[in-house]
Amino acid sequence: MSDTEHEAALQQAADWLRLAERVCVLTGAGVSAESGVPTFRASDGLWEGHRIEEVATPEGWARNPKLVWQFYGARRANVALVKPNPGHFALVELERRFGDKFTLVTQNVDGLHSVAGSKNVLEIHGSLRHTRCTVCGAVANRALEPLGDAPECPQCRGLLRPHIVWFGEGLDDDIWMAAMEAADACDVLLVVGTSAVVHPAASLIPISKRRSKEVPAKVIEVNLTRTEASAHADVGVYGPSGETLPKVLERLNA
Ligand code: BV8
Ligand code: ZN
Repeated sequence: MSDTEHEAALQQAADWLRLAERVCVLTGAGVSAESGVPTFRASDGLWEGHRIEEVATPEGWARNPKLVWQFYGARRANVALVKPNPGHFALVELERRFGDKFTLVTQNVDGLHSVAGSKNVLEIHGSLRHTRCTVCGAVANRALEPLGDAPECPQCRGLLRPHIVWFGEGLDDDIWMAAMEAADACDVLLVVGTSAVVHPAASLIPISKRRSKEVPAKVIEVNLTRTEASAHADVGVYGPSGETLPKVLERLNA
């Protein structure tokens, strides 16, 4: 993409956001990449030395819960050391502009949007900071403290699991319903740092286009490369989101 095309894409994204009444954002691992959190696809199926099926599926958990906790313990320790990047902060500023007409749907479990100051965040794949008891179901925010490889529920001493949506598991109904409503109602959908491969998250993109109302949303893709989402995108802003999102906000505020 030439500099002229890149500048035009930044300006187009800012112009559509200026005209928007309701904005929805869908983020994936790419928005946290510049903070030092590894993405998924870059690891071509191997993720921190583990096969995803071994550690991010109910079968993997049933087979070896200690291994799963070692994997999530390592990710909790990694995330404890990282900070939000300018891309996260640009989305905080965008929310300040749109107030309660802004929804941030994230596939990420690193919590960095909330750490940066985003308020209306839907963590559709769960959270590294939370545990869920496999016996009494209690969900607790355990921050990023070390939990070992077989943590027990303080209430009932049952085995805790990560409060994460694994492959093959359904999403929380209320959270997913809210995400679909936000995608359906928005005038602009900003898709940031996702390969748009994982479902049902990726279906938010066509949902924003389908929109039961008269005008489909404008979809702005912010990524390093074209992805599965590109076919639905009305404009692509290509470059690291820690650089491109602040540039869009600069033009929006100009
Ligand atoms: C469900 C928690 C049914 C885990 C996650 C075929 C076979 C088997 C299964 C399926 C299949 N087809 C569909 C499925 C279903 C499956 C699925 O979609 N699989 C995919 C892989 C094909 N989906 C599910 O299993 C879902 N559940 O369907 O259940 C059901 C229904 C009802 C009732 C019961 C059961 C559950 C999906 C949730 C899985 N859990 N996360 C954990 O984190 O430990 S998903 C996981 O992938 C992460 O959440 C991650 O966010 C997400 C998606 O990945 P991305 O975020 O997009 O990251 P990725 O690395 O792929 O891309 C990064 C992008 O960033 C790239 O485009 C890159 O270019 C860009 N980038 C990099 N750096 C930057 C950047 N962009 C900008 N700036 C940068 N600096
Ligand atoms: Zn319990």
